Amino acid sequence: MILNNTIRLIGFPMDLGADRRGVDMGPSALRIADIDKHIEELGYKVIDDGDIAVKMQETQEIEDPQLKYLPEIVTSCSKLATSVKSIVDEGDFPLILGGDHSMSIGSIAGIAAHCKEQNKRLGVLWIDAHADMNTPETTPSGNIHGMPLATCLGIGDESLTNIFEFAPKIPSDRIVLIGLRSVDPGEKTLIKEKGIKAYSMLEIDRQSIAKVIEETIIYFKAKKIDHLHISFDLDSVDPSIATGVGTPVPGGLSFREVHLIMETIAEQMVVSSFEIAEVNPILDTKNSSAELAVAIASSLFGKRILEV
Ligand SMILES: [Mn+2]
Repeated sequence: MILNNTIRLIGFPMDLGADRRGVDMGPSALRIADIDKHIEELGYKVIDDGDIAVKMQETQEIEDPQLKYLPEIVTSCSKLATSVKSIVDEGDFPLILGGDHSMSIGSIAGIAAHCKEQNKRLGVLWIDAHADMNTPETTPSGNIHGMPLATCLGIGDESLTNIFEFAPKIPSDRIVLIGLRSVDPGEKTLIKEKGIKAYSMLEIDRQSIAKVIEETIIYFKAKKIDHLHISFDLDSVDPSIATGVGTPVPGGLSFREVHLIMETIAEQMVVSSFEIAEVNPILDTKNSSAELAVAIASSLFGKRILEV
């Protein structure tokens, strides 16, 4: 179930963390797909807080090729962190609309700061084709959207890891990754070193998604998580059904698999915050990927096949 009845939308029109233009329009695409109405229909009150101001790429320079557009990403992620923290502090549920996945550096900073103050145990379910655990040293591209999870673990450039002046934002044993199929060598090393629970598509194929999500829930419950944040990268879904994503990789989650993840979590856990990353309308067909993302979110918010 969802922790609160008041859902606050907040857009993060950011593409500086990605090497492809278009994900900055993700928040618009999700709004055009009527994300607010679909969630309202499930019985929630939805308030749209608008977008965080992000400077456009044409006005920015690349100063460090290993950390492209770092200064503006730090500035806008810090703004997002402050907004998200105030939403959770006020007892509402943040639904953050991206934007490239560098958004999580800000969103998770805000949520972690709230949890720190309230003595809550934060857990993060990261659903993604990629591990997003590169560092300035290991990144093959210099794109910061490949670094947010490492950043949350306190690894990387201090200006990113130290938003709200504490790090790490989350310990490595309270993270579960699902959907992996494109992992860089440095990320593999870090996953192993930190002992992070990670399910690749191979594991999902072998064990079934039902088993994987059941194990994930048991894991989070054993860790006594009392704030579950879900970071959902739309590229976790197979590009045959989600063409409009930042970095498509074949062999992803099927339509039913991704719904089953959301439906099962909604039934068995309390979710306290949710974000959708990497919706790219430029690569999409008639906004179908944003519509898919809204349908997936609706499953998390309690939409059921047989319930009236
Ligand atoms: Mn990602």
